[in-house]
Amino acid sequence: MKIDTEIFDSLLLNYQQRVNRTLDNWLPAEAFNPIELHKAMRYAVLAPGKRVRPLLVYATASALGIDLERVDGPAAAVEMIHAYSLIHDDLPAMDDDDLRRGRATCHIKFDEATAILAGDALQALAFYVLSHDSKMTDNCVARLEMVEKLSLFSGSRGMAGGQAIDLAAVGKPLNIAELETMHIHKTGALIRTCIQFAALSAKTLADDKFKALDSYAKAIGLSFQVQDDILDVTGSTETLGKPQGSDIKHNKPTFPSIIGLQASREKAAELHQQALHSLSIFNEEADILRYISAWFVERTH
Ligand code: GRG
Repeated sequence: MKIDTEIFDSLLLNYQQRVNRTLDNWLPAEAFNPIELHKAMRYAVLAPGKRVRPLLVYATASALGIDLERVDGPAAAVEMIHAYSLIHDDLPAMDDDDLRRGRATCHIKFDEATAILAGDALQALAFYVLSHDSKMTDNCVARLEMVEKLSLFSGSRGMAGGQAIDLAAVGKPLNIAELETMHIHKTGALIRTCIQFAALSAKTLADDKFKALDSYAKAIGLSFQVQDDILDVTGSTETLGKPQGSDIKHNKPTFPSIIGLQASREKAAELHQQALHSLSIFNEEADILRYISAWFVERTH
């Protein structure tokens, strides 16, 4: 792979700006009633997040030669689900955090009831976008499959289920397999959804390519979380934009707490290699996906 950092960074910036515009267009204006709720939704979604999930939708679409307009809706929908999960995760009943994306968390900025409703409404809006966006695939079966994937992977057998495992694990010794199962659900499921959204937007896609992309998604879903656990130990609150040491404070099992920092770094590097291997049937059209995998394990926030 020929790494041209400048080209790839500008491509990713372009994708970030693209999804920010799409999100801005779909989110109800603050002037519309109920004003506080719409303010809270916009506040949480439009805060400066990395937009990792939309980037994956666009990068996969680009690797498959799909017109990006077709995946604007899916990219925005998955970010709305992610934003809802962050709002709810920060609530007093869950992690009780007051800093997110470098700003006060939604329930601190507004109030708890508004934050809960903002999360609920964002979840509903994601499905509205998927069912309503006219620029997406004209294949109704593929569109319905996207609704199916997002509901499955964000629900009790995906992200919300992973969160339930996480909450039940607080203060309990987990082994590495149990920790991986938790993250495969909590973080990995939504990352797999991103890749599948792009795959479903393709007019046709050979089965071996779909399997290769899904296997890539599984590897980076876990490497992203391993790096997240590492950064909770080695990062700073300022760079992370969320409280450093939060996992330790909440007595949560993490990769560094179970296998140590060095082994966690090796694990992340191994998952990156697995991701690259999964993409071996693709040529340079998938270099952006290779670049994202490297970024996931090198990132500092
Ligand atoms: C409440 C249903 C429900 C689910 C919550 C995903 C999740 C489950 C909670 C989010 C908190 C968390 C630490 C999840 C692990 C995944 C993760 C590293 C999220 C942070 O994602 P980034 O780094 O955040 O992409 P930004 O702010 O850049 O979008």
